[in-house]
Amino acid sequence: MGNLPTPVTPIGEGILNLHNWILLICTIIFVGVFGVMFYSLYAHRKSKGHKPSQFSHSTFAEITWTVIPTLILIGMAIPSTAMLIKMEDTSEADLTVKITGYQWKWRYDYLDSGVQFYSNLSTDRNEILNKNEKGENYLLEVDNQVVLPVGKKIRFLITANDVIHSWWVPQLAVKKDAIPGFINEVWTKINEPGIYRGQCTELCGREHGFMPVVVKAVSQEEFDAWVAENAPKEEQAEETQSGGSGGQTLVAVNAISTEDGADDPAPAIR
Ligand SMILES: [Cu+2]
Repeated sequence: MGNLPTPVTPIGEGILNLHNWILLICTIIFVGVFGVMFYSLYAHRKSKGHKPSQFSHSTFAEITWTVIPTLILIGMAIPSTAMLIKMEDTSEADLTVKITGYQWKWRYDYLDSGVQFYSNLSTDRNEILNKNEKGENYLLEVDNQVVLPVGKKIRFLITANDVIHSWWVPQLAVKKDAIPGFINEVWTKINEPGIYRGQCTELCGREHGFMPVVVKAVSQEEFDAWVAENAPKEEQAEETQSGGSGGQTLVAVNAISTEDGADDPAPAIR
């Protein structure tokens, strides 16, 4: 509807539906209230000889204008709360991806398979400096995309390593602050394969506008092949276990109950 992005997750569709219904209710109330008001102002104007009534209290009016809005609010609160509860339910996820915000890039750790990488802006500097024509996905393209399988419940653990960032992909209806020392949880289940783009949405410094998110949703088979290609090999995995540079990330996540969980190695890629 309108220029809102088309949602590609059940939660996204639910939110859009809810938005449309509540907007409709608000519009009806707006037109109703202002319609009556302007009609009254015009039709009962003083120049036609109308006299204002002088009553100062009406129990009937008081009850009516309390009960009706209360019912409308309850009617809106029930589906909204149900949706919020659904959004918060990260249980029984098929896979977990830890997302860490950095000034100014994202890091992704696939906790089930050990795949890990940084994702940097890949837009040509000359486009930013207006020396070249700007491309189609200007400032919304990265070197390493977040590859995710469709039809699976994916849990994100979101944190940051320096300042507050926020991970946002409009079509997935996922928008969650990445806060140093905290792990925020959110989930998604993508209906259809495709490329979905988003941005950091918490002002985080000079290059806040230069740390986009690009999600590539693929079939389970393609995802498995991608994992097989990018997962650390046997020896590397062992090294990771014994505390290699990548290992700290996993250890930090395993120990979130006692540590601040934002214990990542310093960003090496830029
Ligand atoms: Cu940021």
